[in-house]
Amino acid sequence: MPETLPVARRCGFIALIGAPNAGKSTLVNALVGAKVVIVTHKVQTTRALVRGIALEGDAQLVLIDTPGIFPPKRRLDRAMVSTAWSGAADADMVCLLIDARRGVDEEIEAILGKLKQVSHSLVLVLTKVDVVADKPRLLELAADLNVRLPFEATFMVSGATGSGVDELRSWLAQRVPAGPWHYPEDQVSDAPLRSLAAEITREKLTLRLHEELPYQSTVETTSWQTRSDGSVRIEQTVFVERESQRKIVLGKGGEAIKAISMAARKEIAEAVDAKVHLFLFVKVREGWGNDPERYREMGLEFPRE
Ligand SMILES: Nc1nc2c(ncn2[C@@H]2O[C@H](COP(=O)(O)OP(=O)(O)OP(=O)(O)O)[C@@H](O)[C@H]2O)c(=O)[nH]1
Ligand SMILES: [Mg+2]
Repeated sequence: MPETLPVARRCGFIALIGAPNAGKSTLVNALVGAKVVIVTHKVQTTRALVRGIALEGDAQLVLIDTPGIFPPKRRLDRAMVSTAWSGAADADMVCLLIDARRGVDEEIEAILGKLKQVSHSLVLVLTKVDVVADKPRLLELAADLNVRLPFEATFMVSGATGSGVDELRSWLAQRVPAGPWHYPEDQVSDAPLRSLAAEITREKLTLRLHEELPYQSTVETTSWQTRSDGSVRIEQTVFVERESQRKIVLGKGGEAIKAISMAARKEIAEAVDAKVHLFLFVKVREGWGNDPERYREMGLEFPRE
């Protein structure tokens, strides 16, 4: 008899999909128990797939955060939406997140219609329940959606307060298939630190300039050096489309970029657990949204059309 029996480990890939702003990234962070993906109040914050990793007993849950699904217009939109669907197709289970305040509208109808064609283990997650006072409406919404699609279970959660999150995590842990873990047990995300750092800066940029500077900017980490004193020197480039946008990012007397840089540096330092020197450069790159190189940096397929 062997002295120790092999541990019955389980591991599975679970995609979180839904309309933009449904609360996918917030829920990934809540399930993981650490901030692994960025969150803003703006739609289309997430652009590429990021995997957050949670442990629950013998189970490793690989939670795939995806961009919101909506009718795409621009090339970048198309790349984001198609990557979201590919994230769903590759997963063992798919959680469909619906903002409980919003309910089902045309955009959600379209997602439901397409989900019907993807054969999958489906879970319904109504989000932001902390801001829904009308509880009977939640039950009605859940019942209505369960008539349309064969969900294996329905959860009502708040990524903000944590309500319902533990229940969802334990349920998922029981459902993922038996098998070895895909990642080391202390790993919480598959994103390299340099892309997490770029995302953090993009989050701060969006939070600060959301009104003046919608959408057409991207951030890349261009240099990362660990110094002999253990501190990290990071250079990043913010790409914008026009000179007028560059001025907005810089702000009067460099005020905006300074504030963005300070907020980003603080959070990046926490993420890398070291002192960070952050240098931000703002470049005008007209049509970066049509430049394959930018998509490669974002981890997105470049749509040819
Ligand atoms: N009150 C409340 N707000 C929430 C909750 N979850 C997310 N939010 C807020 O909703 C907004 C969008 O959250 P995200 O997690 O970025 O949503 P997302 O689905 O990842 O959005 P995209 O990446 O743009 O598709 C943010 O302002 C969040 O703070 C929740 O449970 N309760
Ligand atoms: Mg997101």
